[in-house]
Amino acid sequence: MFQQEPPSLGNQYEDDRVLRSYVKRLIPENSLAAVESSLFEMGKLAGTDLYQLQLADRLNEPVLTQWDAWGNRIDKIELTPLWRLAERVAVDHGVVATAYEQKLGKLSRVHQCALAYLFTPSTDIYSCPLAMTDGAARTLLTHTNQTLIDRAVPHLVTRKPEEFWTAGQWMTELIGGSDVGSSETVARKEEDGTYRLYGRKWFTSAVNSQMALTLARPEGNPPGGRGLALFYVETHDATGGLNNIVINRLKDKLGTRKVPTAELTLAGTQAQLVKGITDGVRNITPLLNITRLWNGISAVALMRRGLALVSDYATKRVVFGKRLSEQPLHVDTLEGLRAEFEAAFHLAFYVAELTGRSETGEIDDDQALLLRLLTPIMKLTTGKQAVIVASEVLESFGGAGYVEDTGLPALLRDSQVLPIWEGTTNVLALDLLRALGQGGTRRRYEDVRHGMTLLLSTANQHFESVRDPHLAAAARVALSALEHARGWLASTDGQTQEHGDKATSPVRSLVRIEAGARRFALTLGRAMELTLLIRHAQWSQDHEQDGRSTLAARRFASSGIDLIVDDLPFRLE
Ligand code: MFK
Repeated sequence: MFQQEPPSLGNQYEDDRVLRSYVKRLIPENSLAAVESSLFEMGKLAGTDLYQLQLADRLNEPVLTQWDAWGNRIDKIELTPLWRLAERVAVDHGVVATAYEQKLGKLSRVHQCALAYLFTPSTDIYSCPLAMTDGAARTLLTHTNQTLIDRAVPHLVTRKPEEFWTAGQWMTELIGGSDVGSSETVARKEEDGTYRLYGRKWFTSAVNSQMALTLARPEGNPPGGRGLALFYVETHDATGGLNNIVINRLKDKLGTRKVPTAELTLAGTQAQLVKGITDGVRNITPLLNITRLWNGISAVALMRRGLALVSDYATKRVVFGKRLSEQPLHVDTLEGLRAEFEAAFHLAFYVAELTGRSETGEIDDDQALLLRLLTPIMKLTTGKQAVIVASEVLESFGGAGYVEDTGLPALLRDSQVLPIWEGTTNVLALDLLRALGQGGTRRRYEDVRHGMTLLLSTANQHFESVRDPHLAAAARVALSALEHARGWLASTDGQTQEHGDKATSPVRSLVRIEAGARRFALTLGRAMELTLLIRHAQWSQDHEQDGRSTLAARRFASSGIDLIVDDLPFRLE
């Protein structure tokens, strides 16, 4: 009787042409030699022990026990075996620590993201607590509150499992997942100068973490994000009991089912100010930008996992007398997905490069603005791609992709969170407009035009080495999309501001820009992905005599880069 051989995974670093070629280009030979064993090790674990446990652990989920046998409220969450192993592996292999040890200087972020990228697809979104841990460390260091840095950061970035802490990011409230400024949690000042928090956090990473960063409004403060303050909370007191935190329930979610996402009531939770008694939203943004980077790295990691499985399966599955890997339409379908993945990969890791430079202080004002612009662009573009690729991967397995015990449906469910948390596509598209308008961390840029010129000049710089005529043609596609985006923004915005067209009020022009913000942001995202892929493809031809990135770039160039539609009718009812 026929028996189908299942897909299998090899060493996930060794088998990953895209990652290996990228680190070879980016990391100097002697530095790569010093750290490459860490990538081989993580690649091996991801394809063997972690992957096997992931399959075996499929049905397990975190369990919340609210009461003990004698009626005490205990609110304990038990994690699953996969997550317990994942924590150990993450700490041993420095999946957070690598970014802070900075053994590779400004390239340490890239090294860390490569580890996270290999680790993520086999650990069922353990990347979530790691991302928040990383973001909390970066936020505390940014705000130079030495007491809190000394207290928490060594735990967050340690390689010693017994000392390791994870951090939560408690932002979302019932009134606002996106509109964080309307948060209702109140901070009451105690006589000793500390604060107690009272409120309800609606979608949190639970209290398994030892600490959390959260927002609350000191009594008497004004409404909005400026009236909030950023607080540091330790979840347990010295006796091991919860810090006046009640876990109301765990969320029943579409995916990320190993993540113990909880609703919490803060009932007098002791907390310390991180920085000042206002501007909480602004002060928590270092955390947001790190978790958005992790979101993008997770997006490309999940795409890569789907493609690794489906590519292996195509060599094993025979239909109509031939293996799938010999069927033109199947091959064409997978090539399209690989091009999406490879393009997304280069944008996500480019943001890691810029982040690393900003963390070692090797970034100029233009690059800082580029990082501010590309972080939301990258997060929103890769999140959407991850869902599309996961959906197509499932379809490429036929019915097997729809059956739970293959482990495949989790890829789609888990990918679906990526365009939602850490800012939806629309919220990030509006964030991009905000970043373009305000112009950089030091506010020395006059206006939107500088940001758009910067994206175009960055693209042009990357094309300086391009000689291959096919890549040059692809470069024209990217440049034309970027020019179109710049023109659309200027013409939509400029109707009143530049040409004094009294027929269109500034309010109407702003409405039109906001309405088109998603198409605008995705166009920038796809054009920058294409740009970075082209640059790499030329390098790969020159240094590896490998034309595969070039084929991916040509394919990606013809898969809808420019999504802007001029003169689209729009009326706000
Ligand atoms: C797999 C790995 C992924 C890890 C997942 C971790 C799971 C965690 C689950 C969660 O906690 S999800 C919760 C995530 N929530 C969000 O991402 C919120 C989405 N909403 C936004 O991002 C809104 O844009 C925002 C809340 C920031 C808007 O609020 P406001 O009050 O209207 O803020 P405003 O006035 O726009 O910005 C305040 C200041 O911050 C401004 O600076 P100034 O005060 O100097 O004018 C902004 O320029 C600045 N700012 C805002 N976003 C920034 C930023 N600065 C730098 N980077 C940014 N991203």
